[in-house]
Amino acid sequence: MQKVRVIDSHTGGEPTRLVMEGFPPLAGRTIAEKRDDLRDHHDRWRRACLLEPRGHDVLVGALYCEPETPGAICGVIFFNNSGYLGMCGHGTIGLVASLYHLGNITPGDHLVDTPVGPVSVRLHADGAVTVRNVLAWRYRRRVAIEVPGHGRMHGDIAWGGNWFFLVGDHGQRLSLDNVDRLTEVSRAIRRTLEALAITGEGGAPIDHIELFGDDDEADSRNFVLCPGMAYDRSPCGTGTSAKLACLAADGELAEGAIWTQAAITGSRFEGRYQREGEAVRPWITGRAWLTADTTLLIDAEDPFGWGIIP
Ligand code: PYC
Repeated sequence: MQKVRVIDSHTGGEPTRLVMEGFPPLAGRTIAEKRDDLRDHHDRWRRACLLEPRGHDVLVGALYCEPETPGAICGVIFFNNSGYLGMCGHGTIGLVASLYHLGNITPGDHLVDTPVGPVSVRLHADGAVTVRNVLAWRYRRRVAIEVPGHGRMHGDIAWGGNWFFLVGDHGQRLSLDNVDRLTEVSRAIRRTLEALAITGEGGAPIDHIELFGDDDEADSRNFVLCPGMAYDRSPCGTGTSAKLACLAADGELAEGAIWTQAAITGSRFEGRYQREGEAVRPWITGRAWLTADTTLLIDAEDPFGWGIIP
């Protein structure tokens, strides 16, 4: 019987499964190298923890690792039902809340290594967490696409720790009772980007689609389709960072001003940015709640022990 110690939490409705122990040791010095080793040689551990029957499509995994930066509290590798993420805002907030639950950290500032660079986190006395994210920037503005069955739309391409296509003129109602339609439209946008070979910088695939609309209690509401085709229940930390980069580039939000981003579920993050050269430094604040502190069991005899592979 293999055992994997996990702490589950949700951040604004989006779940994170933090793996503390049980995965094999990973080769590599940097977190990016360790992520590559996990992906290339031990991917069944991701599948066992994230896929059914133990996990589900919405779940994001976070593997706790030794840090690469002196003074960092840990490194973290994020993954989901379909593969690996660069950064994950809601997951970082979940990581911090979980480490506090375990008694590993106290309120204050801490450094965490991710595959795309170190991020600083502040655990506030009330349990909220602020993430000082990796740099974010807009790569292309108002890219026009013709989405089969859905018409002409325009989107910005921006990096916020993952690559996003941010669309305002999608013509859809951003409401929880419309998520099937929003998922269908976002999938069609993603297929269109792939067909037209529209990518992030350096040919990087754009694996997150973000639709925007109005919200009565926030500056904006979003719907984010994640790489594994589940939608983010939180406002998406990296997606909010990408949005801040676009707002900064358009002169629509002043440096230091608060942007309240609502998710399709109604949960909210607060964001702000500071200019750093051509890019922006995003800060994202949210709150995570613990849901389980448990051990996953993988029985060698279980035919679905390593997940139901789609
Ligand atoms: O919060 O950055 C985020 C995120 C990425 C995918 C799901 N959540």
